[in-house]
Amino acid sequence: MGLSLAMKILKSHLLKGELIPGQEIAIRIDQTLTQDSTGTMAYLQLEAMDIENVQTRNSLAYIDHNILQQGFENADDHEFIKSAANKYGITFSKPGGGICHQVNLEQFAKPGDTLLGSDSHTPTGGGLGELAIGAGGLEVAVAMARGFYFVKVPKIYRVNLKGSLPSYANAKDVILYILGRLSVKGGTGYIMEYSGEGVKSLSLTDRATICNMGAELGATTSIFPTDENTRMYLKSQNREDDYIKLEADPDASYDETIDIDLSEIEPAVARPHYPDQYMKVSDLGKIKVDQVAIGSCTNSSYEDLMKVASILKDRTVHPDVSLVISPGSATILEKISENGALATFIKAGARVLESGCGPCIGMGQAPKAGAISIRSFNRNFKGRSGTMDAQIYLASPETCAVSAVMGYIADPREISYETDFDKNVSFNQSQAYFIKPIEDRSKRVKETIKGKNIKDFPKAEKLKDIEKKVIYKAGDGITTDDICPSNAKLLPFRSNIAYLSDFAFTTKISDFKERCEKYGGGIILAGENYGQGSSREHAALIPLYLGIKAVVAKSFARIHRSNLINNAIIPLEFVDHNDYGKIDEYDDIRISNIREDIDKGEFILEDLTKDIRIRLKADLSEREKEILLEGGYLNYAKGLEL
Ligand code: MIC
Ligand code: SF4
Repeated sequence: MGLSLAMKILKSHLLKGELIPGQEIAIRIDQTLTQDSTGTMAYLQLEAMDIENVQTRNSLAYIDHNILQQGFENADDHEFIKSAANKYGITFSKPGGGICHQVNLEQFAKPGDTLLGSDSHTPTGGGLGELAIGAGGLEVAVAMARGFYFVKVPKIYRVNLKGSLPSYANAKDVILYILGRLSVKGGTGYIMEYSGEGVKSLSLTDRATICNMGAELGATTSIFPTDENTRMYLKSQNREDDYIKLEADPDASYDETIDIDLSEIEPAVARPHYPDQYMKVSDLGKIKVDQVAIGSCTNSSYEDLMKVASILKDRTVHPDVSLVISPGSATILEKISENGALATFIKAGARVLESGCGPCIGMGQAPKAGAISIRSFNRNFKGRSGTMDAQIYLASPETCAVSAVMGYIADPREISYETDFDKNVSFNQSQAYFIKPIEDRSKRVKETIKGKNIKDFPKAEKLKDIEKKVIYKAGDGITTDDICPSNAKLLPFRSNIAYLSDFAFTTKISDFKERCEKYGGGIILAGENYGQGSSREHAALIPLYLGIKAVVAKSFARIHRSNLINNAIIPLEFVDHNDYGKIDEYDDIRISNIREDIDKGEFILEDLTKDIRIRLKADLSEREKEILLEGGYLNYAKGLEL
C-alpha cells in the first residue's frame, strides 16, 4: 500500500516512534516561525533552555500582530524579540514586513520541509507542499533548541477536488463550504490532504488560503501536492530552485475521503460567531454592512488584492461603509503600488493599512457598537473585532469588495469586473525588513533586552490530587479568545500574565478571576472542542496562574490540549458525555490517586456536593504523562535525549 503525501514527509523526518495513527512520534523540524504576540513568551522559554544557537535550518521571528504602538509596550516587546533573534541566530522580520504566514510563503516555505510555528495558521505553508504545523510557543522553543517536535500521528483525510473553480468564487468559498460540511471540529486528529484533478485550477495562493483555514477545522495541518502552479509561484518569487515534485502514491490509503466539485462552489459567508456557520450569499437576504475589512493571512495575497482592485476600479465605497485593506506583505504592497492597484484603492475611498494582522486580531479598526462587519479573515469569534456586540461575517475578498460598493452583503455576480489580470508577475522579494542572523557568534548580543513590559511566566507544578470547586461551567466551543481575549488594549500585555488574567473568560462571565481568588483556584468544566482557535499558550498560562488544576471537558482542540499538558494542567474527558449535565458550577469535587491513575488514563471524579462518582479519561502518551508528573514541558525537554 502506498503513502499519502503527508505520510511521506512525516516518514522522511521521523526521529522516533512508528508511523501508526494515534501513536506519538518525534519529527525533525527544518524551520520554525514565531510572531510577536506568542513570540515574547516563546523566547523567554527559549532563554530558559540555555542554548547558544537554534538547531533548525532556519528560524524566523516576525513582528506582525502587535504593531499599533499606542504605548511603549509593543515596541519594548519588539526590541526583546529582536535581541533574542540576534542572540540565537534567528532571522528577524521587522514590523511592516508583513504577516508571518504570507511572508513565509513568499520567501521561506519549501516543498517537503517541516515547519513549526507558534501560530495556529502556520499550515498556510501546506499550499506549497510543506508540512507546516501550528503549536504553542513552548513547543516551538523546544523545536528551536532541540530540533524536534512530538506529534500524534494524525489520520489522513483525503479531499478529492473535481472540476474547476468558477471565476466569481474564491478559494475562501471552498474552505467555508468544507467548514460548513465538517464543522469546526471536523478535522480534529486529521491532516487534510488535497488531491484530484481540481487541484490544478487552484493557484498557489488559493491553496494557501484553503490550508490556512484548515486551522478552523481543528486539523493538525493541511497540504497540497506540488505541480506547475507551485513551480510558477516559486519562480515569481525568484526561487524556482526550491521546487520539487511531491504527490501521494497512486495507491495511497486514506482514513476518510470527501469529494468536492469545485465548479459547484458558490460565494458564501460564515455567519457570526463561528467560521463553520456557512451560508450561500444568495440565501442571505440584503444585510446592510457598516464595515468591510480585507486582508489577514487568509486572503491578502497579490491575486486577492488584484481581484479587489478590479472590483473597485472606477467605483467608490458606499457612503455608509468603512472599507479597510491590509496587504499581506511588503512585497505585495510594493507590487500594487507599482502597478496602480493601490491608487485604485485610494480613489475608491478605502483606508489602507500597513502590512500586518491589523483588524483580524482587533488591533485597531474596531467597528462601531452593534456593527455588521464583513471580513476576508478566518475567525469571527465574539468580541475578536474589539467590539463585543459587533456581528462579524467571513467571506472572500471579492464578496467583501462588492459588499463595500453596494452597502450590503452582496454576491460578486451582482456586478461585472475583470478577472483576467496579469498573474505571471515577478516579485522583488522585499528584503529591507529582514535582519539576518550574524554568523560569527562572538559578535552577537550576550543578553536579551527586557523592558519593563516583559514579566516572567508562571511555572507549572507537579501533578497532584485535586480537591477544589468547579469554578466555571462552560458550554461547547469555548475559544482561546474566550479564555484569553485579544484586542488592541490587551495584546500589548502578552508577556504579562498577571495583567491578562483580569480578563479571562470576560466574553462569557465577568468574575472568573474573582472566583479563582475566592476559592484558591479550582477546575473548569466544559463541553465540546474546548480551546479551539489560537495557539496562544496564554490560554493555559492564565488558568495556571489563577490556580486551575484541571479542565474536564467533552473534548479538546489539539493545540490547546498540548498547551495545558505542557503547563501541567491535566485535560480530562468525560467517558460518558451525559455526565457533564450532572455536575454544577461551585460543586465541590475531588480527584484522588491522580498520579497513580495516570498510567491507565482512567480517573474518578467525586462530586462531593452531589455525592456521585463520575468516570473520566485522558488519552495521554507516555511522554505527556511524564510531563504532567514532572511539572511541565520545560523541565522535561531540557535534558531530553531522543
Ligand atoms: C489568531 O489568529 O488568533 C492569532 C492571534 O494569530 C493566534 C496567535 C495568538 O493568539 O497570538 C493564533 O492563531 O495562533
Ligand atoms: Fe494574524 Fe489574523 Fe492570521 Fe492570526 S489569523 S496570524 S491574527 S492575520
